[in-house]
Parts: sequence; structure tokens; C-alpha cells
Amino acid sequence: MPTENQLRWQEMEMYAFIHYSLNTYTDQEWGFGNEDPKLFNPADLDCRQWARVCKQAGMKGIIFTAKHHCGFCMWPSKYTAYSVKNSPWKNGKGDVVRELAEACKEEGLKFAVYLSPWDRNHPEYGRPEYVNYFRNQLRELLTEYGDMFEVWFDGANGGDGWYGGANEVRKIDKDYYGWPETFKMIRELQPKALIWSDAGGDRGDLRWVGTEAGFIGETNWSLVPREGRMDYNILHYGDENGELWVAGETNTSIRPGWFYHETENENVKSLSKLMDTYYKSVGRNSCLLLNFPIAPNGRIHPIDSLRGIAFKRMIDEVFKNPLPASRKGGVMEKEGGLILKFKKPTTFNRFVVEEDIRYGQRVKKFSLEADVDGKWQPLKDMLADNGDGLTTIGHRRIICFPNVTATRLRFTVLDAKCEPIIKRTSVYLAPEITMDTPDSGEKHASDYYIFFGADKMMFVTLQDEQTVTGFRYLPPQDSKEGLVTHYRISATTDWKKWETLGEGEFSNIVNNPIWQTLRCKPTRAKVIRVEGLKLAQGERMGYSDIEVITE
Ligand code: FUL
Repeated sequence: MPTENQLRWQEMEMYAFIHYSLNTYTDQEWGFGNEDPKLFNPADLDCRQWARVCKQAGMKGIIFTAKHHCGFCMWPSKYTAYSVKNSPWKNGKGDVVRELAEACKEEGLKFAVYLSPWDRNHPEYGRPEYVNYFRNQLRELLTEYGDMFEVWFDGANGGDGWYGGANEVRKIDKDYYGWPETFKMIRELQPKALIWSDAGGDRGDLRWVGTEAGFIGETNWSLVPREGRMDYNILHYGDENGELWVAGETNTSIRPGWFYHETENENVKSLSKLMDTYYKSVGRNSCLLLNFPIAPNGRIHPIDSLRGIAFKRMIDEVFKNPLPASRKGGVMEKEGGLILKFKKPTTFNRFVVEEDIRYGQRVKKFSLEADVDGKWQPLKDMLADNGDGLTTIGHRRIICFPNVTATRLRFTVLDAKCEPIIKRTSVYLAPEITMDTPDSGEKHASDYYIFFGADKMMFVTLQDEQTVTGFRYLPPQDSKEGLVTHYRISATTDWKKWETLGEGEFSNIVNNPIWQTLRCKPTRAKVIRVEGLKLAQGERMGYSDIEVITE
């Protein structure tokens, strides 16, 4: 059964992530650890704007990247020089964590921090000394900034980095961080904070859902097994027979990336995509952790803020008027249905059902039928990937289906672990929204063909010589096989002289396999060569799609 903290968490439903660091100024997703603190000098940093936007977007709290993988601290930590105190912003006297903690308080939002365990700046990363450093930083954050509702440790760990100039690969094993001790410290210092932890062996209070695309399984048990590594299926669907309550938190960004990139201004998620995300997180017994990146001027970009606020308004619009047949439930018999009656034929397309999870999660399978012209017709969840989607319920399950006009709706629990306790059943008519597909208006080379020169070398030949200003790579979507994490891209007009367009890392591509965009200075090209310097898995590089951006 859930703890008090977990019950309180479930009521939050939506809260925001804010990604902001040196990456914002280097146009990266993962900093290497040697980026210059002098880059941090926003003209207009305004944490109140962040808090106001998040509040209007329906977010109940904010989790802030106090430190991302690059190691740069957004507060003046006394344990490192690599922080805002060595930046020109406010002459080194600023503290973003404090400003945001205060802004959240003013807006009545809860506050929390993301402290990346992986630190590509720290010379001792990978050795025992670093773990002390990490705990010292965490203690600073947990004691000097008021109440935290959650502590977030991402799962990307170990790999190459600057590490104080060593410039090497550092591997760590699963016991390296000594999580049990760190968790103990968190419980002592912030007993009301939830601990988020990834697929590792140490269980926190909340789990990752196995994807950053913004959806959890339609079957979602808040239970997981006590021991062992959690694979995708457990992260995504939970485990009916798990011994521990570790609820799934659905995290995703309002844009493709977690950090701000100007190139993504056209790709802020549409209202229909955000609604889909809502149904597949909050509507599946999870909470939604929605990221708003901060733009280089120090504010949430207007496209993102408007979209976020429209999102909240749409949720309110859909759920403001429960149709009269809705009712508060009670203890329900395991078999036999609950019939919701309408006075006259009524059109609806959403069904909401809630279990009283104070007594655990019990329902395994249910059915839903509408009485249309005197005949019971089965309904199913049109957003489900597996079967009819009518399986687990938990805190809240929202079932979406096309408009149906009926006089009665029958909800039946077909199978449950024990006596189901249903708190509420409601019916709604949601307005239709159309898909709005953004179009960047960019020109893409259309006539090109692709061939491989070697397993890790691909050539893109353009029909005619053109001036190329960028290159885009969409990695394989269904597996990590062949996914390029480190690349070199060069261009030629004569197959002899090659000009490098860019070389580097497609960071976070494994967990978030989105389009990767490389901008380059205008370069004449007939052929583009893509070298996969490192692959996530396998020996042969792969792709789902390629685009060449031309002048
Ligand atoms: C991941 C990180 O690697 C990404 O950069 C991002 O912060 C995401 C929320 O978590 O583990």
C-alpha cells in the first residue's frame, strides 16, 4: 500500500521540470564538463515568470536541474568553483535555486531539485571521494532551501567526460553511489520528500516509466518486485505481484529536447499531443512531470508558455462538467456491474474511474458497455496499445473512445486481486481537437540517396551540388541497435577534399531518440559523409530518417 507521501504525490497529478544550465548557452543536451562558467550571463532571468507560467499551466510544483551532467551548479555550492558564483551573472552573487525556491513559495507551488549523480566536470568522479562530494551537495540543497517534495536523480551514469582535464571514460558499478546511505540522509533531512530513482537495484518511492516520450502502460500497477534490476516491462507496466509500492512518474518535455534549442521552436508539442500525453499519464494512474526549458534570456519561451496554458485550459474544458449520470462509488461487488443511467440519450466520449488506493490497487480487468438503442455495446480505450486497455485502474483511469450516444453505461469489474473499492465513476463529453502539425518552413534537399561505405560510414549523395547549412538524423526508433551516439559529419564536392561540418555527441539519444539537428556554416556539398564514431549497440550504424538542410 502507498505511504502518506505517495498518496500526497498522486494528488499532485501534474508538476513541472525545468532544465536550465550551461547547455542552454552551448545548444547541447549534455555538457562535457569543460564548458566555461562565463557563458552563464542571462539578461533577463526571471524565476517568477517560470513559476507563474507553470502555475497557469496547471503544474503543482517545479523540479529544477540544480546540477545536470556537466556538473555546473546553479547555486553557489561551497564544495566547487564550477557554479554560478564564477559566472558574470549578478557578478557571481546570484543563486538560481534560491530565486526559484522563493518564487515557488510565492505562487504556492511545491519545489524540488534534480541533482545529477553523473558529473562530467568533477576530477574524482568514479572514485569514492566523489560520493562524499555528491552527498555534501545534496545536504546543502536539502538543508538550505526549504521543503522539497521530491529528489530526482537521473539514470544516465558513467561514460566519457572532462573530469578535471582527464578527458576519459569512467565506468561505475551499481553499488558505486551507496544509495542506501544517501536515501537515509534524505529521509532524515526531508522526511516528506519522495525519492525518484531509475531502474537501478535501489528502490525509491517513484520509478521511471522506461521512456521519455511521455506515456506509461495502459496496464499500470504501482507495484514492483523488491529485488533485481527493473526492465522496461516492469518500469512501464509495473508488476501485479510486486511487493513494493513504487508508482510510475511519466516524464517528458514540452519540446523534443530537455534543454532549449532555438531549432526546436517550431516543434513545441501541439495541444492534441499534450492531451494525448495527459491521458497516457494522469489518465493511467501516473503523474505527469512536464518539462519547460529556459531560453537563453532566462525565461520560458512564449511559444511554450502559451502552449502550456492552453493545455491546462483544455483539461479544464474537458473535465469541468461531469454528465449527470456520474457518481461517487463505494465498495463494489467483484462481479455484477454498476449502471450509470441518463434521463435521455446522451453523447459522451470519456469515462473516468478511480480506486481508493489507500487500500492498495486491486482491479485487474473491467468492462465498459453503452446501451445504444436498447443494445449493450462494448467500449474500449482507443488510446491503448494492447487489447481493449480496460485492465488496471489505480488512482485514476481515463478511458477515451469516440462519441457514443446512449441511455445507460455499464461498468463491470471482471477480475480483481480482492474486493474492489471504487471511489468515483464519471462521464464526460470532450470537445474534438484537431491535430496541428508544425511546419518549420525550412528547405530540405529532396533528391538524395544514401549508401554505406562501411559499417559505420554512410554517404548521402545530393542530386546537385548545394549549399548545406545543417544535417538532421533520426535514430532507429524500435531498438538501440545501430543508434549513433558519437558522430563526425563531413562534406565534399569532389570526393577528395572533405570539410568537417561537425563532430560530437548526440547526447541522451538512447533514452530520447528524437531528431538530432546539427547546424553548420554554409558549405558547398555534393556528398555528405556520416561517420558513426560510437554506437549505442551493435556494429552497423542505422537510421530511421535523414534530412539535409540547404540554403
Ligand atoms: C536523463 C538525462 O540524461 C537527460 O538529459 C534529462 O535530464 C532527463 C530528464 O533525464 O536521464
